[in-house]
Amino acid sequence: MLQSGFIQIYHKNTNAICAELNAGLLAPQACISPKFLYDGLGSKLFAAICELPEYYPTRTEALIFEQYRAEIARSTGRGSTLIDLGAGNCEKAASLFSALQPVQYVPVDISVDFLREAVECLRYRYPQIRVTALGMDFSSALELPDAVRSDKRLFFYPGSSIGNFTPEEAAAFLGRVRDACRADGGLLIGVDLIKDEGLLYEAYDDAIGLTAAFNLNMLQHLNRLLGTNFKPRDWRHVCQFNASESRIELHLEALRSVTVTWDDGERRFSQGERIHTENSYKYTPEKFLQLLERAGFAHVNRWSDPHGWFMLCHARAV
Ligand code: AVJ
Repeated sequence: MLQSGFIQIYHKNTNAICAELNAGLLAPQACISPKFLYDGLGSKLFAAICELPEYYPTRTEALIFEQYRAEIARSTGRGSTLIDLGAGNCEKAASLFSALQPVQYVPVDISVDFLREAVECLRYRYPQIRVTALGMDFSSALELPDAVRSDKRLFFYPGSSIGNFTPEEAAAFLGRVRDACRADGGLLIGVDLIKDEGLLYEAYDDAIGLTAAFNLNMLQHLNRLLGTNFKPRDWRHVCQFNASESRIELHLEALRSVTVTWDDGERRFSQGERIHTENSYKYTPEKFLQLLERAGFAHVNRWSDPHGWFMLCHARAV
């Protein structure tokens, strides 16, 4: 019998992370991956965003789970090895424990300290479930340690985190998930759908400024990771809908001309210049189902809310 445990895997060492950040900051159009939004504070801010009235994805997805719990459980089956990609505070998965009755729960997150804390609470609340937590970046490779059971793997990727990838990257990522499923595995995934632009702006530029804080906090995270001297006061949060790419974009825009320096680099940003920090793609159901098929999944069951704002899919690896 496997013991519960916490395993920290460094897919990228500090040098590789610095090289990635360095390249992003020096690119003509500066660009930093949204995974760097999630340090300890960033994960807390994101959990708070999920409680905002404007941020429809979390509550809409929760509504779908509530309404179709029995059907979803019939589709996924019980007794799975539940692998939660980007688990955060683990609350979404925990709310499904009684319906899905996983044999092993494997929360995976890049925000290691936040995950460690969440998992401690979880062990206390669900002492009967074997929890194997993985602190790792799963965006570029999905190598799971032997401590993760290989039968009945059910990958859980809720909240439309898939929207952070371009459709090309998403297809490749889903292909890697498909490979990690083995023969009898599957994927339970949440996808945000195309909707009225006004609702998107409200959700990604909320009235009390949580999303702005979440975005600006990335600068403090970069200061720690790379030794940059960003001052969040010099920047503002910008959210814009890119209709041709069907995605919400988050940027940080320089309020004045600033020169940012770090160990082995320097970059001058003129007033109004931006750092692209996140894409959040919105799909039509058809487009997304095509992606799943391209990745090698089949037998897709799907559920949606009455407005058609969000979709949950269970797809089988075949
Ligand atoms: C975690 C990627 C699903 O795109 O809606 C929320 C992140 N960014 N508000 C999203 C996010 C700004 C979120 N995902």
